[in-house]
Amino acid sequence: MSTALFDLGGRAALVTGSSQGLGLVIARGLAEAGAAVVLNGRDEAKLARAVEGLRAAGLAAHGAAFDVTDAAAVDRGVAAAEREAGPIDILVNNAGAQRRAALLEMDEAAWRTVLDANLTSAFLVSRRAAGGMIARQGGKIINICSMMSELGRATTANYAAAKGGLKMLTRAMAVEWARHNIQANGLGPGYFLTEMTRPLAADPKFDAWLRARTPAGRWGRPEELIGAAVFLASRASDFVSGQIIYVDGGILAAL
Ligand code: GCO
Repeated sequence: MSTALFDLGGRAALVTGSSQGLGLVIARGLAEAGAAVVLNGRDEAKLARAVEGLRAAGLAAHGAAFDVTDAAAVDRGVAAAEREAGPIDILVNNAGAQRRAALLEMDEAAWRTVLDANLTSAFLVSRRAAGGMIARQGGKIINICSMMSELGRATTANYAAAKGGLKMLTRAMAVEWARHNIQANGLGPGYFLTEMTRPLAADPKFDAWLRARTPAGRWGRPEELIGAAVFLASRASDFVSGQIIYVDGGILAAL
């Protein structure tokens, strides 16, 4: 078996929400596998710093600052990304937000913000990027799902609804776009130390619970997502579609 199956040379990848956190780690991994990556975020200064960091490591990186929840901004943003890096072959819908609250105390803004950031964004960006993929009869879409694509946890009803919806949107994309040789799959992280989970990790009770709930007994290391991301972005997964690969230390296998 040749490692060429996992070579992303000559491909362009857009990763939404990638000026920090898991998105930036995944983008770096795709770039190290040969892709030209386009980072995305709303904060232009933070985005520029992230692009510079990848370029300093000798990687092909560009930036496209746009709001993934605004259809007009997405249209302009994907056009800008394609001007920078060429047609988008690989789209990673990673952008998201978390607004934890008990369901009865959750305000409408917290609901709508989380659904827009995690789910509607994937619809808007995929619909825009799919046009070029269909024209070229090929593409890879990777939707960043979650443990909450399968399980609920108190105070994350909005996030679970969004990530559960993202799992099913992934399958819908897989079904509708397979005839255009587009494979759409999900990548579901367990618990990794990021800005989003920092408040949880800082809580000794949650940290102890998470370590006991995870068969591997620890938090994930962000770079542990790269292998599955490169697989789903590469020719190695050309007959894989509608699947969600969970990188979770065994959480979903355990009662
Ligand atoms: C939470 C966390 C989780 C993680 C991740 C797990 O509040 O439980 O934010 O949602 O971020 O999505 O897969």
